This record gives sequence, structure tokens and C-alpha cells, in this order.
Amino acid sequence: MQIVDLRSDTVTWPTEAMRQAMALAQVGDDVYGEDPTVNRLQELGAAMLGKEAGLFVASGTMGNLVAMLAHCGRGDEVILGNKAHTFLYEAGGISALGGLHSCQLINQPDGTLILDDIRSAIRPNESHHPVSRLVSLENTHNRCGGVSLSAEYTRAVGDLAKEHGLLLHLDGARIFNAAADQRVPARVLAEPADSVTFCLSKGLCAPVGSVLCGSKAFIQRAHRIRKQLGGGMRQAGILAAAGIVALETMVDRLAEDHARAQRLAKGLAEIPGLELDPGTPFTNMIFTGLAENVQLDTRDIIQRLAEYGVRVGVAGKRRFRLVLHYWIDDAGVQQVLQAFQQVLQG
Ligand code: TLP
Repeated sequence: MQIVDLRSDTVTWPTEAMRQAMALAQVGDDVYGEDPTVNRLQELGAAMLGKEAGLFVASGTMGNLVAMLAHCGRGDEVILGNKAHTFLYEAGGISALGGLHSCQLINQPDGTLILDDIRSAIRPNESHHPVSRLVSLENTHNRCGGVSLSAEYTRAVGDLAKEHGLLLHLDGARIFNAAADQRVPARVLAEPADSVTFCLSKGLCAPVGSVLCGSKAFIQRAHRIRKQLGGGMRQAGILAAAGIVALETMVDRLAEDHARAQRLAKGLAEIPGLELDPGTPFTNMIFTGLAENVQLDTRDIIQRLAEYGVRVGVAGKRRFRLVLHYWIDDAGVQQVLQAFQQVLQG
């Protein structure tokens, strides 16, 4: 039986072209800056994001952590959303390892932070307060349904930050999904940000890694912090080679995942017992709850779906996340619909 794994786009495998590029990659010692393939990936990533320089890091989590530590000093405050990945799912790293204080504002359903909320959160320059240093946004916004932020909104936050002497970081783990959704190049979405992280190992299918982009001076600081965190990698060109293939061949196809998510959501909406979130899917993620009259609980549903070869993510009590990606084709979509029908009606 074919397994259709919708738990996340992090479960994607590398493509055949990536495996070949990895096997043939030229490598050097990247801690010395001598790995030609890593250098090429960093240059390509930075160019696609419209930034001066890039840094290959082990994960999206490391990219966000390195960025925030490079922008802020101990005790500084980062303003972010209460549903931000960095706040919810990065093990509190910015506080544990960086000594950063966080100020969580309420994320609106469209993934934004209200500009006035940001304005009011900026601390007065007075010794009782931490120093407000950085605002962080997420695009697409995972826990807000995979919704994308517009360039105009990001620009408004960037302007506000600048006006108050703050910096702007963008967790762009899925910025190429956002770009496909907004129909603009990713660099337009990243333009107002001082730094941006994007992931190679989600919808783009590379096995490992993210790229942090920003100014040359910022990336120099980030390089040292990556080293402090133990993230200096040696012949990392083996991994970077897959990342290059990801950027060259996988970006333009992300819209296919969004279209397939639409088709799957349409089918799911017709199955009694499922209550899809309003507006879902915005990009490649579908969020759905279970109707009150469904007797099965979250664990039963997961187990029963698994019997039909379907794996979905848990997104809360009686809530599920289904993420479309390269390895799920139209037959996979049909298999998921049939599985839900069987489990909920059969
Ligand atoms: N998100 C994962 C889980 O950690 C929830 C997922 O399955 O969606 N920023 C955003 C917006 C993310 O969604 C993720 C991963 C990260 C950062 C972290 O990336 P990694 O997993 O590479 O550290």
C-alpha cells in the first residue's frame, strides 16, 4: 500500500536529481569558507532573497536562533507573535541560549501582528525595561493556517521598526510558498527585512538545511554565532548540492501543491464529520477539526487513517493538519479522501 504522509512537508525525500548532485558535489572545509558548493548555495540563496550574503545552517530553527543572536544582545527583547514558530516550537532557544526576552503579541488569523500593537510594545528607553531590538514575522505563517503575508504588510512593519530603531527578521521557512501565493518573487517579500531564513528541507525537498540571508556584516556575525552553537559544518557541500537543485528546480512547482491542497480541501469539505477551518487552505496546508457528533477521538482517527496508509498531523485537540508536498500526487489525494470517508462514514 502506498503511504500518503501529510504530517508535514518536512517529511519530503530528496529527488533523484538531488541524490546525483550530492554524489558528485565538489567539497572543501566550509569552516574555512572553502566549500565551493556551500558558497554557491549561499550566493544563490542570497540572490533569490535580494540580500548581500547567505549562511547555510542546519535547520530553520538554527537559522532563526542565529539571526536573533546576531541581531540582539542578552536581555534585549524580541517582539513576535504568540503563534510564531520561534515562540512555540523552537524549545525556547532564544531565551535559553541567547538570554533574549520575548514579547508575544496576538497573531491575527491572517498571520499578521497589528501595527498599533507593535507600536505599543516598543519599550521606553528607561532602565526598568529591556531594550526592544527586533520584530520577527513569519511568512507563510504555519500556525495561522499557512497563510501568506503581503509585501505591503511586511513593508509597513519594516518601516515601523526602522522608525523606532528596531530591526526586522523574517522566518521565511516557507517563503517560496508565500511567493507563489502572492505571485511575487520571494525577494520582494523579504525586501523590508534585515534578515530572512528560508528552509530547503520542506516543500523544496532537500534533505537538510536552511539559509539565513542578510547584509555582509550581519552574515559575518552570524557565522561566528553558528560556530558558537556548534553548527560549523565541514564538507557540507554534499548537503548544499541538494539545496542548489532545490532552488533551481523545486521553487516554481510549489503552486502545484497549493492547487492540490485546494482540491483535497474541496473533497474533505464534503465529508460529514470534518469541519474545515475558514479559508483553509491558503497555501499547502489544510487545517480541519472534527464535528462534535464524531465519536472517534484524535488518536482513533490517526490510527484508523493509518490503516488506509494515510498519515496526518495533529494540530490540537480534535484538530488535524494536512500538508501537501512534492511526494503527494493526485492518486494520493484520492487515497486520502477515501480514507477519511471510510473512517468517518464507513
Ligand atoms: N515546522 C515544523 C514543525 O516544527 C512544526 C512543521 O512540521 O511545520 N519556521 C517555521 C515557520 C516552521 O514551520 C518550521 C518547522 C521551522 C521554522 C523550523 O524548521 P526546522 O524544522 O528545520 O528546524
